[in-house]
Amino acid sequence: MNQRPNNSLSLSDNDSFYSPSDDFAQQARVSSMTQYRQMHEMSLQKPELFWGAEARELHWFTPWNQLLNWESPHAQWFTEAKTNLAFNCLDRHLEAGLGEKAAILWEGEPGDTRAISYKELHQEVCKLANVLQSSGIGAESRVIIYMPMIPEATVAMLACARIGAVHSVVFGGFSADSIRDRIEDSGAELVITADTGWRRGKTVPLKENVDKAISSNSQIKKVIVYQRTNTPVSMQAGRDTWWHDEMASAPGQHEAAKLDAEHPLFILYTSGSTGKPKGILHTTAGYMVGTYTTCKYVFDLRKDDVYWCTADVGWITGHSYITYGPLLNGVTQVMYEGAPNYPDFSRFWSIVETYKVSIFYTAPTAIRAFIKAGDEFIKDHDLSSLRLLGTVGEPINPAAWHWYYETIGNSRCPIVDTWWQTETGAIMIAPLPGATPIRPGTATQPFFGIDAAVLDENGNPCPPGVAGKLVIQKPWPSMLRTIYGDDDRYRDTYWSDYPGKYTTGDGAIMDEHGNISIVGRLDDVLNVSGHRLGTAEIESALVAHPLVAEAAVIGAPHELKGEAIVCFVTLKAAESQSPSLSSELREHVGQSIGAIAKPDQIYFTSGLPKTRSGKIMRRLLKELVNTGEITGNLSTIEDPHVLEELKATVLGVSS
Ligand code: 7RM
Repeated sequence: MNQRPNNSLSLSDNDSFYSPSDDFAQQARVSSMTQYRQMHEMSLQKPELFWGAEARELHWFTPWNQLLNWESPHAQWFTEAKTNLAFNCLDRHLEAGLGEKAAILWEGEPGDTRAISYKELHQEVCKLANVLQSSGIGAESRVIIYMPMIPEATVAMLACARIGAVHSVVFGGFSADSIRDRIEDSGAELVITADTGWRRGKTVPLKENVDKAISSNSQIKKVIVYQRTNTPVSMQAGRDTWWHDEMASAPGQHEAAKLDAEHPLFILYTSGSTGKPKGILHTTAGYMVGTYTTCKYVFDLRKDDVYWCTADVGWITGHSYITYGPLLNGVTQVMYEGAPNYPDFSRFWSIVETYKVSIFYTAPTAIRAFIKAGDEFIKDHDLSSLRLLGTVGEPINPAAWHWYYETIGNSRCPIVDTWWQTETGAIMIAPLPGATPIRPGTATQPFFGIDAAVLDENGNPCPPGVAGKLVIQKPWPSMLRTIYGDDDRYRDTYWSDYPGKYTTGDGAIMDEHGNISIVGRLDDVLNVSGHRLGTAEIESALVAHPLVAEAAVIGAPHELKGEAIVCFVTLKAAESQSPSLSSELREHVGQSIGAIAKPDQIYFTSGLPKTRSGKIMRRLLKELVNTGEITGNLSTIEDPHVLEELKATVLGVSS
């Protein structure tokens, strides 16, 4: 049955709200706004009732005695409880008789496939947990996981969680330098990687990057290498071992560690407004309950769903909505190794058809790429198994939304636009698909237990329709606990704008129904294809190049990526500028961060606009690139002459 546009709720602007169809609503876990509002209200007034009931669906070795101990800005959830996340993802389902159910339906980029049951996944995780323990990895040891999108990435994460080791997954597209920084910051002792991985028909040199990252670093005691492509790699005797050798002799039984609720679970590095990525620390019980509950309600999971999240496990979306959320819920999920356009843009749709995917969760940047590629890649595929669509990572523009809704969802499937962050651990603002009227580009309503507000500079709520800072006014279970090794930065970054309230760094607008639309980042963080990159991170990579004196990086709107990376560079010696320098700098940034950080445009200039105190005025550069003019306040600029040259450079005319 088609969704009906519900114009009675529409605002003064053009796009109307879409209400869930009666069919969808009737079978949903939450089937009306009245029910949502009652539950939301209850979850804020009586968090013990709401979170207690959700948490009791999971397994606890020892129950909690207090739901929350909050000494702003530090939270402890489920105090005194003992549990285990891997046990809850696996053993709990085996005990319930679901051992034969498929946990992962995996497809490799070359087309090889594997179906892994909960029982088999459990077995692999137990073996690897034993391998790690006999390698001297214990509770709180840090383990770097640098893997392709293969089931072993999930196995590695769960094995760490099972023994209480702290994993730090490094996205497979990141460079050797990025791995080295993360090893050093986390103090990791062991790395789990693969020989190489597949990406667009080529191999990605994972092991080689690991070798480069640890060549001068002795704290890594062991590197476990999974053979994915059988590409020959160098193995250092005494340090490097093969996954298959280790697993062959490991016992398949393992008793899950009974871990404290606040036992550290993982560190995931994310970009902020300085050059150094932040190690976001999540802990066991709160993260478990948060991902379990959000996954269940937002995707309205049913036992026969086939769920597919197209993220990479190297990002928070892969942690929460590939590894933990779906497995906690005992769902069958699809995992795909490669690129969306390999061998062509029909790949995703052939996967949806083959595995009869019912829930599909992807990023707006991917949707825009599919639109550009053309509908001929879709028309031959049967997408009728889909019942729910989702987006994450950036605001979805209305044109992309309508295409997704009509062409992929056949105007039948609700779209959940899910707003959240690495820091929040789980979805914070999203529709509940059986209840919430949705509007293109609007993340809509806060999830249960989430007290979201849009505030002005003085901490007062903005009136409906007026943009302000998006804050979360109460702690929530899956919140970050600190920045690893830098609690001061944790306080400064997230808790210093308004006392006791979490600052998201995003601007937002709330309407009179409480629907929240995200405007974008308010800090120096870019969102390139749904991935976070700090302008300062790219700037520090650029100035590390021997010819570069200074650099300023800004974002500019980009049709496919959301934001493009635009750099202004001054050279130590103007004569060193050569026709190939742009591409050399692009490669250099790619080497020091990863390919996703390669600049789209580099302008060479003899000077940058600065304040008298020497701060680069990025807002002027941004205005120039985005509008072709500079009209902003120029009263604080040190040397207005640089603007003429910049205008000429950007607009391509001589001054
Ligand atoms: C899950 C994730 C977080 C930043 C966040 C926003 C942006 C994410 C949406 C969104 C508009 C959305 N974690 N963002 N989801 N903006 N609508 N549905 O992406 O830590 O990598 O990025 O991404 O700016 O602050 S993240």
